[in-house]
Amino acid sequence: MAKNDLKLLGGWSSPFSLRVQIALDLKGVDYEVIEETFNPKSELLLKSNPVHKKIPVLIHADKPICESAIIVEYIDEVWTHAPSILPQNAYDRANARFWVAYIDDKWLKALRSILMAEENDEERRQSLRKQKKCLRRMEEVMNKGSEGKAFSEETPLDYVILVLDAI
Ligand SMILES: N[C@@H](CCC(=O)N[C@@H](CS)C(=O)NCC(=O)O)C(=O)O
Repeated sequence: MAKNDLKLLGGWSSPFSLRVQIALDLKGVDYEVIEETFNPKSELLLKSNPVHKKIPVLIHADKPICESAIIVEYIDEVWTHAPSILPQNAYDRANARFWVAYIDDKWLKALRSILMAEENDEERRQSLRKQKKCLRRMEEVMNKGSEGKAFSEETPLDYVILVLDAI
């Protein structure tokens, strides 16, 4: 059993699970990953997230917490020994939540339609354009908010755009 009695019911290909894993890793917290196979959905998943039946679910001392953005906030509140993930200032925190919602609502939806569409399909091209627009908009905001720190150099977003161009 992992220290902290902490299990992440997740999946390697799930961006939502990765969001939680990144938060746990940033905090340096020890946890065990249980890969959900989906076909059929495991008893543990159905029991832990009976409303949405989706991963990720963080199970802390036998208590399940669902929804990746909520899980990240939970992690931030429980493991306070490491630097905070969300900004301390209420206004900045509200902005961070806004961008999380933006990523979930716009970016991930556009990514999903790229992956689902046929190659050379007009819909796919449109989704790619949307996807890049979303990333550029986010990049602009991050650049402004980084107060001169190294966000303006070659950023992870540039790599994502390169990957998108290649698919
Ligand atoms: N809003 C949820 C989305 C989670 C989600 O869509 N998980 C997908 C995997 S990436 C899932 O479990 N899908 C299974 C299903 O839809 O039945 C979150 O942020 O945790």
